[in-house]
Amino acid sequence: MNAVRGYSAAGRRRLRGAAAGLLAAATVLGIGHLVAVLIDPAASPFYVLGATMVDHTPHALKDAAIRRFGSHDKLALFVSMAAVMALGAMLAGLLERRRPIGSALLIGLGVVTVAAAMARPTATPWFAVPTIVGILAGIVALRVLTTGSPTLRTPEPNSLSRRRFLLSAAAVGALAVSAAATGKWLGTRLHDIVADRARFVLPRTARPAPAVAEAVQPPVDGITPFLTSADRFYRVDTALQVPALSSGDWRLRIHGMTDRTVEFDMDRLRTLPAVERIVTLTCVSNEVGGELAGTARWLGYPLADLLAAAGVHPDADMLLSRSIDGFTAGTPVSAILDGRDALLAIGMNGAPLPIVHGYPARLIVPGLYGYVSATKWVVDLELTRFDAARAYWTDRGWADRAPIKTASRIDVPAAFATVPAGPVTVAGTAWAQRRGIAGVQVRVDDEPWQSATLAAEYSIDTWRQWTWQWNATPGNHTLRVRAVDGRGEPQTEQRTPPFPSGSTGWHSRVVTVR
Ligand SMILES: Nc1nc2c(c(=O)[nH]1)N[C@H]1C(S)=C(S)[C@@H](COP(=O)(O)O)O[C@H]1N2
Ligand SMILES: [Mo]
Repeated sequence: MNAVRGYSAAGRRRLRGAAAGLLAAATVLGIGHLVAVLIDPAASPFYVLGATMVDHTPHALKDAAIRRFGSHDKLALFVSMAAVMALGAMLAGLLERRRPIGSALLIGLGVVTVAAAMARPTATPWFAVPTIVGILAGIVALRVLTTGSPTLRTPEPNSLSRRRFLLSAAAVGALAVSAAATGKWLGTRLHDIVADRARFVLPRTARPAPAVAEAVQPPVDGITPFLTSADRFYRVDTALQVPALSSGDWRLRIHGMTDRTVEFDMDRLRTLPAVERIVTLTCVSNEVGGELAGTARWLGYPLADLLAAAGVHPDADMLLSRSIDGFTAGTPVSAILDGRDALLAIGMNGAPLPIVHGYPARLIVPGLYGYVSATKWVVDLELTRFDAARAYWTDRGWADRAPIKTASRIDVPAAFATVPAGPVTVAGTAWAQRRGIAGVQVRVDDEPWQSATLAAEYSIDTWRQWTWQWNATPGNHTLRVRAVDGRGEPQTEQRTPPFPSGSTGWHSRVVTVR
């Protein structure tokens, strides 16, 4: 109390100005969000600005962000965005006191946000509305809080008493918060995907995945489990908000270089025979020894069957798949029609796809990195050509053809572990989807390479676990692993980073033997 009273009159005015700016910004976002929920949650001003920033982050920076923050990279982005906005808002409030400069800044922000909204991949002209309404409400809030009146007339000095300012501030704050909260509540009511997924019944399949033999899984503590549970499955997506697409609203349009345009909804899909396949999915951003790979049981429909319904022109060489959130991937048509298990998947490990893994439908194409094949929340398949179209990541410099490179990883002993001298089990996994793993070798320091024991192969499209018995001698040792693929091609030693077509090099681990 006294601290506030202790401010000079000018200091108090500055404090008020900054508070007015913050409240005006909260009004823009709160009202904007509420209006957006009624139109399309993707048109919410805060979301529009964040999503635009994500899409325009240089790939090197984004790569570093994914490495550093994992799935928290978006939270970090949100926090820094909110900080910048708060500073800008306080400045707008301070500048508004004599002339409507703050209002002008808000209009500028509105113009930028509307432009960004119109550029969103799913934008309609309606996308401008939440921002426009939000900015107008924000200007009224700013005027009321700085001059006591929403009009643009110049205020009398001291026209706004302390009591009136506090009352107006409380009213504006309550309005902004309740608008945002109502928007959030309404959003979950209108887009209740959790309930939709809980009701979703998977079709039966006459073609289940071949049984998983026990021999694919060496009984070693800490080794990669052959099947990855959905909650431990790595996750990569560019969407700031996980898309909310109900199974009833979902449609898949197949068009472009086809004999006809066809559209599937869930009911039409269910008239086709479903198949189940176990496939190891891998991200191009995986570093040597990294964890961006997982194996799941996918239930779905052969993409070749769906494309046959549309009739693919012989000179179409790219399937450009598009997600409801605008993400795109360009997959070679040959990879879909060459007999491999390329699927439109609707189930993962016996349950509907988890929402974060693409509910209600996504693509899975064995042998290709996810960014060129595994579109989640997929709604559109366009037959086109590599010389005519580019996709989300290829537009940002990543390779347009991206077969998965041979990789191997040591799981145990853990990094920098200390183990007792004598017999030690070294174990891990290796993958080379479409080619399979024919051998794995392990080397201790500069000693000769030794052959590891391979676990049973499930298929050439899944990873293959391995073990090696080491007679460990005291000291610090470096363990290295390399694999040979099913064509006899050894994994290259040469270290390359993930950009632009996947990392290469041998994984190594340093362990201490006592
Ligand atoms: N809609 C959408 N689909 C997407 C992506 C994305 O960002 N958006 N990322 C792709 C990438 S880079 C990978 S590696 C896989 C990851 O799938 P997962 O998150 O289910 O593991 O999804 C692919 N499908
Ligand atoms: Mo990826």
